[in-house]
Amino acid sequence: EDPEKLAAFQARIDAGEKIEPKDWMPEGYRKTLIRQIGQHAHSEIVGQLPEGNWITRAPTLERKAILLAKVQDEAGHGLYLYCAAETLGVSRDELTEMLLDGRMKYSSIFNYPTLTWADMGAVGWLVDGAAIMNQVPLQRTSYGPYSRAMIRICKEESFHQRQGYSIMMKMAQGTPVQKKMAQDALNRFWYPSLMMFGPSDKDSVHSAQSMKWKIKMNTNDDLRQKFVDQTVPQAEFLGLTVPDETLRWNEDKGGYDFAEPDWSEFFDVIQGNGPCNTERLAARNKAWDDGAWVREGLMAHAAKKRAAKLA
Ligand code: FAQ
Repeated sequence: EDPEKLAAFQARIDAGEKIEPKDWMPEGYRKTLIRQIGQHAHSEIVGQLPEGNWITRAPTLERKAILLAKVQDEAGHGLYLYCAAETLGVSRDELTEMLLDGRMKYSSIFNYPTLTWADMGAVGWLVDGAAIMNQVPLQRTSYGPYSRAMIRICKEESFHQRQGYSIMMKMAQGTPVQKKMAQDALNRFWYPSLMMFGPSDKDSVHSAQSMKWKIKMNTNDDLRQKFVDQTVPQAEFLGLTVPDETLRWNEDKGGYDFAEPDWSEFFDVIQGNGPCNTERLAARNKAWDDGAWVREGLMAHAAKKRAAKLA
């Protein structure tokens, strides 16, 4: 690539300008964005499955309506993100195929099962909480369509996080059995939530270049630290215990010291060997196959219209 063009591009990034779809961009920038936005879109879509699992079993009509709306929002987020990715020259069909045959990833977190109603609280509180921590800075990302999608998504995510915390409050203040369920959900979702931020900085292959291009605004470890600092007091308020015996406030750094997740588990999950990877991909493949008749019908209808116009 032309060094002059590259330098001019970097200067635009450094000046805080947004890059738009028709602007010149390095191939690596385009590729990285397609990977990150595509993975993000897939996460929103696959991310409907663990919570969708509980819509029919929500304990009250109100909780059911709220959960249904939340899961529908995730579908909407997926659609904004696929649209943003399409502006980079990849089609939604191509992205979908890459998800379905395992060439593209989605967030590790959605490969864990949701076993009880308290898990709906933990997912909203911790998973959406981690998602917001990562997505608020992405509102300032350098690629215009991604940045604008993030602004809309963040507005909805904060409601999601609160609905999760509201479930946790109810459970934590409920009967001893309910409180135990809440603690168990926190125990199971704590470390997987920490993994959402990606591997530790020393193992993060993309961070340096992505931050130079302002595709990413923070390192994985920085966001993980901020998430822990925000979440520990929330757990204390609930009267629940974070499952980390090493957790300590560190006055010098003004943040908590905490235990790293088991990174071998993380790499196992992203290689397809987590507890629910097979089930999640099978569900997405089934949805795609079951929808084939709709796609065929639409194509046949379009062909008929085209033929009628020509005649
Ligand atoms: N899971 O070099 P890095 C949501 C991969 S929120 C799976 O550090 P990068 C909302 C990474 O792709 C969740 N794979 O990578 C919701 C790379 O592999 P590759 C979605 C992961 O990109 C809530 C390798 O490890 N949010 O869905 C993960 O610079 C509730 C090396 O890593 C986003 O996607 C992981 N956790 O940093 C929905 C946010 N972490 O591609 C429903 C946007 C890393 O070379 C219900 N994405 N990998 O084969 C990002 O900010 C970044 O992509 C990171 C990873 C921070 C996730």
